[in-house]
Amino acid sequence: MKHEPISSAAQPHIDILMTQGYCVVDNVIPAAVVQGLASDLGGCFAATQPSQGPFYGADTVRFGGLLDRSPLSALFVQHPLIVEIVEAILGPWCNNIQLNLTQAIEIRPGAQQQVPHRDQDMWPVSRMLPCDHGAEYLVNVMWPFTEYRPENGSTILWPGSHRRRSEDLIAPDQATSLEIAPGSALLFLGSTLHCGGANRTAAARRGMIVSYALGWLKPYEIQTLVYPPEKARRFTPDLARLVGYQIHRPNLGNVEGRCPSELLGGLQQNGAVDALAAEQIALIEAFHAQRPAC
Ligand SMILES: O=C(O)CCC(=O)C(=O)O
Ligand SMILES: [Fe+2]
Repeated sequence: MKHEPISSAAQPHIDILMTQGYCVVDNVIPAAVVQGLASDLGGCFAATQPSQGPFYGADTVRFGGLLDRSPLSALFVQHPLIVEIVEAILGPWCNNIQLNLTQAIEIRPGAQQQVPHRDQDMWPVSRMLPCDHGAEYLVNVMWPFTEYRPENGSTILWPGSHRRRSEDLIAPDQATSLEIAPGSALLFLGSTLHCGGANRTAAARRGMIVSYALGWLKPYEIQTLVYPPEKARRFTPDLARLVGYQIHRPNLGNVEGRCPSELLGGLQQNGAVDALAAEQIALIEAFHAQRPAC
């Protein structure tokens, strides 16, 4: 992946994120835009049945596909500073990042604390490698729609837990839970132990998680099914690439051997076309250089 010089706006957030496993980027989008998105999604919150199962938790409501549910969501998903921070962290481990999910979450009054977890554990490889192997797989961005406070279910985080990957659980007194206002964003690593908090107030906590993953992983929410070509055609080319209309070099995620972005254009040609990274091209050249041409 291309490594642009990191901007002075992004670097301090990257440093904090990598040191404590999370960071808050304050006032990064106007609160009125957050309000607009929350109001676009109001009908979906009302129409969606409460979640089932011991992970999602009763008394929560969740739904995805937010790029299709409000045009404002792209402003969050493609926020330049946030994407720069995410690319700095995931870039060393992939050719390109991808959108892993968009999910609106309501934690209703009376909801219990979610089970603490690391989001990257959905990919078994992260647990098969030694705990200190260093790769990051995912970065989460939590965008509050309502004020987040410890008493209304603000996300609970274990500072430094990204360096304690062998510990499935860490004592609750080592956790923190923050006050975050709409317009600010909470970023945390896929390796950071965290969970949704209990809501001990009379009002719902609402927000949205946008997460980004290494481009070669299976995304949590299958983006290209959620946004099939007839929907993705309305996206900008950058957004279409982010949701998966892009080959991950070398040749991963193709359609008929070609880049899936061709499904969004008018004319589709046939015949497989390599999409290789510099590393494979160098290996192929070295191979040919070592043997006589025939
Ligand atoms: O709602 C939250 O604060 C966190 C939710 C979460 O971590 C999850 O569902 O994976
Ligand atoms: Fe989570």
